[in-house]
Amino acid sequence: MADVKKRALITGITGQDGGHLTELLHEKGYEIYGIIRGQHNPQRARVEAEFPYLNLIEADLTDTSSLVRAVAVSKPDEIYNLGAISHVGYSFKNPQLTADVTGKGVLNLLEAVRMAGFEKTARIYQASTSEMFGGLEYNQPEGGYTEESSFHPRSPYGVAKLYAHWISRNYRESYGMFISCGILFNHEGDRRGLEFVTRKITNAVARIKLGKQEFITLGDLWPKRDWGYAGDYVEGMWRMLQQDTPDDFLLATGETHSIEEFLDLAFKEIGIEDWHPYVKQDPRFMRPAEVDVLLGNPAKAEKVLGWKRKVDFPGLVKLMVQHDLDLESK
Ligand code: NAP
Ligand code: G4F
Repeated sequence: MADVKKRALITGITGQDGGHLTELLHEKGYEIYGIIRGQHNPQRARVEAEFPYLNLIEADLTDTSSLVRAVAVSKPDEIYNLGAISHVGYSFKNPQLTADVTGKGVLNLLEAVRMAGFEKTARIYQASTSEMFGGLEYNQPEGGYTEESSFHPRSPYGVAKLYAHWISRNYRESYGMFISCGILFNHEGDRRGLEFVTRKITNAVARIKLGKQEFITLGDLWPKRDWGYAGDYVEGMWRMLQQDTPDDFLLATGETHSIEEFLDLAFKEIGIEDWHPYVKQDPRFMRPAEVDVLLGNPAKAEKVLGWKRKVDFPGLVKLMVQHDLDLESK
């Protein structure tokens, strides 16, 4: 019998994880459909050039009818919901939009799957996040957060993601749908948006090295994050949908580092030992409520999924600085 290609529908195709996942699923032989929004999305040309095999469908997480059409057209075996307003700082400035897209958008998508008649066949990945935990001392166990830890989101983004997480679990329990939530800790890489702190730093470091920029302006430098490499994390998403039963899994490195430590390594990569003269701080980049320390314990994913991150913290910083040096010298 001829091999039948699996079909995947991805929301958030223009984002960091959308790019890594498209690459991974293409290597695995999937037929890939991606949702793109907006009547003139400047990302469209880039995505079309980078992934010529991709089928793009115009839809928006806030427009259920467009999602029904996207599901009906793509007839997906697997749906990866990566689309979101994903920037925590931005979510404080646009809290209602964040609720509509990052929170209720998930309900719209799940309803669309039911309306299109794919609720018994499509497996769904929901992009949950460590931001749901809040990074507070009282709910953070010694070895890091687990799937069983309590939630205390600290931003409109975290609150919207928590709604998305629970509505996904509710549809799993209520309608027997195959929906797995990946509670992912920060993951970065060469596709990371310039608005996130790691890429903002590596891009500035490259530009400083090349004489194109004098300094970088940041917010708070003490928060700690469990930073991994996005390429490793999309492998975990895919593994979640290959299980016999849906479940929730946490992906993390099990290490946490401050922004100051990231600056140390990034500047050392270009031969600068003391970064302080090159870094200014501005309250504009500080948040009304901060997530202090995030540390995840990926034991369940390692045991059940056989997943393990490959890139370590110094390897991640190096990869990002080198990529930006290449990019900025072109
Ligand atoms: P990202 O780079 O910010 O990408 C977000 C994507 O969502 C973009 O493709 C964006 O499209 C799309 N989007 C925004 N509004 C939309 C709407 N109304 N309808 C449909 N699509 C919309 O995010 P990422 O880093 O790849 O993260 C992927 C997912 O994982 C997100 O849900 C994020 O919240 C979650 N997550 C990320 C991390 C992390 O560290 N990266 C950790 C935990 C969870 P446009 O290009 O058109 O704006
Ligand atoms: O890079 P960030 O914006 O990422 P944040 O807030 O941790 O959120 C990311 O990871 C979450 C998973 O934990 C995802 F769910 C979410 O979608 C996103 O991908 O900020 C990291 C830290 C924060 O403490 C922030 O206050 O860096 C601090 N920071 C200091 N200066 C800055 C800046 N953040 C940004 N974006 N820009 C700054 O200039």
